This record gives sequence, C-alpha cells and structure tokens, in this order.
Amino acid sequence: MATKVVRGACPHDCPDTCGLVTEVEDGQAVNFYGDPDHPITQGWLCAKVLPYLNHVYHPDRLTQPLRRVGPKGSGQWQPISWDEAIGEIGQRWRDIITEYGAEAILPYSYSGTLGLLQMGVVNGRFWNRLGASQLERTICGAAAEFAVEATLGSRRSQRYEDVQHSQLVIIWGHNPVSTAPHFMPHLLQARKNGTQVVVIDPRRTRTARLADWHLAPKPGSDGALALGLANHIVELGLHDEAWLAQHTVGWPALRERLAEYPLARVAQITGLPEDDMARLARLYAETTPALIKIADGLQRNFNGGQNVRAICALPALTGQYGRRGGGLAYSTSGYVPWDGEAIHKWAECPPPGRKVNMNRLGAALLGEVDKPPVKALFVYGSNPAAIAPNAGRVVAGLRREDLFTVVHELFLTDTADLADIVLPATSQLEHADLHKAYGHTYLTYNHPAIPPLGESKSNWQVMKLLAAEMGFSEPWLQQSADEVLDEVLMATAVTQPQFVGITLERLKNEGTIPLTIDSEVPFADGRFPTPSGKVELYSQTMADLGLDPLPVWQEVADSGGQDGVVLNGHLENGRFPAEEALILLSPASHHFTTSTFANQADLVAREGEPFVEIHPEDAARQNIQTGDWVRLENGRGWCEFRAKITESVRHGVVASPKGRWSKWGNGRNVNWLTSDSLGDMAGQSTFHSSRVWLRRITL
Ligand SMILES: Nc1nc2c(c(=O)[nH]1)N[C@H]1C(S)=C(S)[C@@H](COP(=O)(O)OP(=O)(O)OC[C@H]3O[C@@H](n4cnc5c(=O)[nH]c(N)nc54)[C@H](O)[C@@H]3O)O[C@H]1N2
Ligand SMILES: Nc1nc2c(c(=O)[nH]1)N[C@H]1C(S)=C(S)[C@@H](COP(=O)(O)OP(=O)(O)OC[C@H]3O[C@@H](n4cnc5c(=O)[nH]c(N)nc54)[C@H](O)[C@@H]3O)O[C@H]1N2
Ligand code: SF4
Ligand SMILES: [Mo]
Repeated sequence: MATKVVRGACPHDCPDTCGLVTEVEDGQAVNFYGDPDHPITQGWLCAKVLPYLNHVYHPDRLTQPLRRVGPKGSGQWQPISWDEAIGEIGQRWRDIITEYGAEAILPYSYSGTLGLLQMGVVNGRFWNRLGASQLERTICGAAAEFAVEATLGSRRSQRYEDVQHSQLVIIWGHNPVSTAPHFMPHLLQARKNGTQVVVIDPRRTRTARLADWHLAPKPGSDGALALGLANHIVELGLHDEAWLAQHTVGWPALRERLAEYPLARVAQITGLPEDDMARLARLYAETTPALIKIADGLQRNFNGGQNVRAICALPALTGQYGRRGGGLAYSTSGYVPWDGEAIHKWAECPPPGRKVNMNRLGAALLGEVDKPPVKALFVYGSNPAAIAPNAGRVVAGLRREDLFTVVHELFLTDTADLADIVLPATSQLEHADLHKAYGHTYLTYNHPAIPPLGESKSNWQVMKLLAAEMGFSEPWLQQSADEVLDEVLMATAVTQPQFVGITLERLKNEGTIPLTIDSEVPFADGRFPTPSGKVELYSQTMADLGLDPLPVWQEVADSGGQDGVVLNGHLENGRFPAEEALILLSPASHHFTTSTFANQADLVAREGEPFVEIHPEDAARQNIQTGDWVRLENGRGWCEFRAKITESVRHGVVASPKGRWSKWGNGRNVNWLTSDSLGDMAGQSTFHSSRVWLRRITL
C-alpha cells in the first residue's frame, strides 16, 4: 500500500513549534515523528507529543455533537446532528441578544492550538461581527509581555543555538527541560564547552539538576533579588556607565532606587545568603556575554510584572543587550506581528467595549460582570474548569442553570461535562493551519494528514457554520482555510519586511521557512523600539498607567481566599494561622501541556498520581511521610494529594503541577486552591502567589 508522508506543525503551547511528520496509509495515520528537516526539531519530539497517535486515536475522542439531557453535569447526553446543534445555538443566542444584547455572550479560549487560523482568526472575526464580549487573554504571560515591551520595545530573543556564544546563562524561573526542550541540547553543548549555567527557581527543577549552580529564592522575591544584584554591581563599580548613558533612559533615577536594596535587606526578602548573592552579582558582572533566560512561570505572581522589569534592567546595567550570546531571552513573538486588521476585521466590525478578564471567569459568571450578565459561554481550545484559577467558583458558575454553555472539544473534559451542547473538534492531524513560534523565527505549514474523525469539525469550520446561522453575509466569514491564511500573510508582508517572499504556496511546498530577520542578534544596532529608542529603565508608559515607572519590589501576600489581597503587609486574621501558611507553586508538568494529554493513559502513568512536593521541615511539623495523603486548603477550597517529601522545594513552598483533570482526582485539582486576583500589570494571573495550609489526612 502506498504510504503518504504529510508534514505538519505542533500546535501545542510550547516555544519550540516542532515540525511533524505523519505517515498515512489508506486514510489512517500509521507512523508519526519529528521532522528531521525542521531546523529546531531535528527529528525528535518531546515525551508528550511523541505518542501523538494515542491522542489522535484516543478511544474517548468526541465524534458527534451532544445535547445535555439530564441535569448539568449528570453525564447524560443525546447525540444530535450538526444542523440541530447549530440551529439550537443560534436560537438560544438570538433570544439572549434580544433580551440582553450580544455582549451577554462570552467566547472563552486559550491555547489548545496556537495556529494562526484555528486560534488567531477564530478568536477575531466571527466574535467581532457578533459583537460578543471580548475575552482578555491574560492567563499566561500578560505581565511579562507588557513589562518586556515597556522596557525594550519588543519581544525579541536570540536563536537557541546562539547560546553557544554565552559564557554565562542564568535561567530564571523557567524550566526548559520540560517547557522548551529543544533549547536544551544547545545549552548542554555550551556547558560542555565551558559555559556556566545558573538556575534561579524555588524548586530544584529538572533544569536546575543540570546546572552548575541552583539558587532557590522565596517565590515572588525576584524583583528584590534583581535590584539587589544590580545594587551590588554598582557598589563594586562593575556597571557599564558609558552603555547606560548612551542606551538607557532613567539610569540616574534607578541608581538612586537601587540604594534601597542592600544585600542585607535582600537576604531577608529572598531567603538567600548574602554571600551567594554577592558571588552571583560578581559572576554576572564579570562574565560576558551573559544571557538571562526567562519564561512566564516567574511572573504569575502579584508583583510579577515589576519583577520582570527589574530583571530586564540587569543586562542594561552591564551592557549585555545587543551582544551575541548576551542580553535577555524571553520570546521571539515580536518578530511576527500578524496583520491585526486581516485577522480581526476591526475596521468593518469595531469590537464592542465590554471586556472580561479570563482569570476572573468564576467571578464573572457569578455576578462580578452584570451589565449585561454573562448568559452564554462558548468554550474552545481551553478547559477552564481545570486550568483557570479558583476552580470552585468557575465550576459554580458553569453550573448556573440559566447559563447556556457550548464546548467545542476533542474530549469530554471537566469543562465539557458542564456544557449544554458539546461539539466535536478535529485534531491537528485533521485540519490545516499555519504556525509561528515564540521560541524561534520559522513559519511552519500544517497540512491535514487524515480526514476528520467521525463528524468532528475544525474551529474555523464551526465559525463558518455559526456565521451562516446568524445570517452574516461577509465573504471573510466564509473563506477556505487557505484563503484566510493567504490573506493574512499578504497583508502582513505589506508592513513587515521579514515576510517578503514568503507565500502560502511556498509554505505549503517547503513546509518550514525562516523569516528574514535583518539581524540574528536582537538589538545589535543599539536601537530599541520604545518611544525613546532606548532601554526604558524609567518608563513613562508605566507612569501614565499609575504604575511605578522604575523597577521596584513590592511585598504582596495572598489572603488565601480569606479576605482579598494584602499589599505591603501581613495578613494575621482569618481561619488559618498566618505563620503556618505555605506558598503553593503549580508549575508545568513534564508529560502534559497544561490539561492537554492529562487524559492519556500512557502519559498519566508516567506522571503518576496527583502529588504535592513538600520540604522535609514542613512535613515534619505534621509528621507527614512520603506516600501519605495530605490536604491543602485555604479560603477558596481544598484538594487532596499524595505527599512527596523532598528537598527539591524550598521550605515554606509546596509544589503540585498544573493540568490534572478534576474528574479523575476526587472532583478537584490544584486550581481549587489558586488565586484569581490579578497581578500588578496587564490583568495577569497570579497562580504562584497562592497561600495554602497543609494537613495530613487519613482516608
Ligand atoms: N511539559 C510542558 N511544557 C509546557 C507546558 C506544560 O504544561 N507542560 N506549558 C506551556 C505553557 S502554557 C507555558 S506558559 C510555558 C511555561 O514555561 P515555564 O515558565 O518554563 O514553566 P512553569 O513551570 O510555568 O514555570 C517555570 C518555573 O517558575 C518557577 N517559579 C514559580 N514562581 C516563581 C517565582 O516567583 N520566582 C522564580 N524565580 N521562579 C518561580 C516554578 O517553580 C517553575 O519551575 O510552558 C509551556 N510548555
Ligand atoms: N495552577 C495553574 N494553572 C494554570 C497555569 C499554572 O501555571 N498553574 N498556567 C496557565 C497557563 S500558562 C495557560 S497557557 C493555561 C492553558 O490552559 P488552556 O488554554 O485551557 O490549555 P489546555 O489545558 O491545554 O486545554 C486546551 C484544550 O483545547 C482542546 N483543543 C486542542 N485543540 C483544539 C482545537 O483545534 N479546537 C478545539 N475546539 N479545541 C482544541 C484540548 O483538547 C484541550 O482540552 O493554563 C493556565 N493554568
Ligand atoms: S510540545 Fe513542544 S517540544 Fe513537544 S512536539 Fe510540540 S513543539 Fe515540540
Ligand atoms: Mo501558558
């Protein structure tokens, strides 16, 4: 039988955006592997996506639209046709629009796929035409994006392989072994050649285990650490006055601010020994090129935006920006600004004013948003019942009898369980798309490899059906996938020279094409696309928003859901004693992408039972041993885990990875404990600021 070889792109939330190869026989995918010709992938895939055919052909894949027949959440469904499903959605929406207006409809989506079409365009066109509420997509990295752009003007990073030129790499609150695996071979090669690798993380992560030096500060203390290191560098006279004078705004003011961060004070805040910080400051100042690599984990804190601002100041202090192997590696997203108008059609359909922050979903459904109330929810590419903070409130909101919820999904997730109508979605092997990356600058076209399973349809197909049902006649709501991709590519190339010559036809033929970036080294010309053209240590943008225009460390404590957030002070009252509070981190798991894959038996087996890591000192106080069942609780809720006693978390910190499906762990997961307060910038999530209390339980 003839084997067809089909090239694609990994759609999952990961900076590597791998090239995929699917071998197909008679419409069935029979073999699947990393594209050997993809410059980043180099023929290998991560542990999560390598067994992808188990995901695509999972026996639980949804294949038909379903209508709820029993009470919400009862698991009683009746298969219906697509015509019935779309007709019913249209009827319910029209009634809601008549009574409350279209802003009573809220689309909820995030990163099930990162495709230009199935995420980008799908998030824009139809919802703008409908006039639905806009979702503020702030759950992941909003504060860091905002902080980095305010400071440097754009999100640009050097190429993974350029780490070969770094003499020192500080990986700060980031765990690339799990979350950016294709960076690792380059880092390990560099290390072999003498590059020093330092990891700053309250947990001894898989990445930290491979480093020369691991420092474990208290969560949320990074701003103080960065400013303390900067202060010490200035005290030693190791900063680069000339570079600062030429390339930055606000250095004199920042210099004054730094005096507030002597190492003695910073040691109190971070819990790190003064000597270690002094050594790190000297190492950083005396080693060139020195790279700081961050991602988003570290900024999911109340003070996360300012902490990132403080970190961004360090490479300026020692003149590391613009050097090959130096500076800051955060994201390459700034190189690929798709044409917004082509995606959203704002000119024809100005978006309505009403915005809902996705971190506040539970609160919004329970009445925080009332003009108009949210009466209909349409969820796709996301599993909010499992991944949004303060899950108890999200679930209570989803259980509202008067809320009409549609979930478009591959599986009956925790969220789909609470829907009124479930629509079956295609997997990446079943639809077309185009992918950029946030860790590199290649574009990759995803050819559909196999026909849709059962009656499943892609996000864009569903938008087209809904548009027709609502009577919208705009041609841009009925284009084919390739017509949409072509339009966005062409529109983007008009203003972005890096796209010139990159056509859809070439992408379809060649699979992966690099953008033409004028310099491989970010900011090599010494120009920063900020209003001043310089690194904005002092940011007028921040000042205009009422934020501190200089990097600052703010002490912030979560109330644990007892009575709001306490700024610059300690919470003493409440049901739980403040002195026994622990900080809960819920980082990326190695074998799932947030909740994607957490229903796949082979990967669940490798990840093990839901567990929480506890430092021996914290465990000893309650006589907890590895293997015991423990309950974490706070004012928001509780969840039970197997205890793992380990020194890989610092004391005062417990860690349990994100992404478990609640229905497979006594109906709850870690997000029943997490904070849904917003961070200091851009409406950011604050998962890692969550305070919890620990106790042993007997089952
Ligand atoms: N295997 C796997 N890969 C993934 C994902 C996944 O779920 N699994 N998720 C994807 C997504 S959605 C994203 S956004 C990225 C995230 O990529 P990363 O940011 O690398 O991942 P996280 O585990 O969220 O956070 C990184 C580290 O931050 C640490 N941390 C938390 N709070 C603090 C703090 O206050 N200070 C410091 N210094 N460190 C802190 C955590 O202990 C954690 O080890 O990964 C993507 N890749
Ligand atoms: N406790 C805690 N929670 C967290 C975080 C944390 O650090 N700690 N991190 C947060 C972060 S960084 C992120 S990015 C979010 C991610 O949260 P989500 O964006 O919700 O991501 P996933 O959990 O991967 O769920 C994606 C869903 O989309 C579905 N899907 C995939 N492809 C398609 C498609 O083409 N069409 C449709 N209709 N559906 C599709 C998948 O089956 C899956 O159920 O989680 C957040 N949650
Ligand atoms: S999740 Fe990341 S590393 Fe894994 S295949 Fe996808 S892009 Fe590659
Ligand atoms: Mo994310």
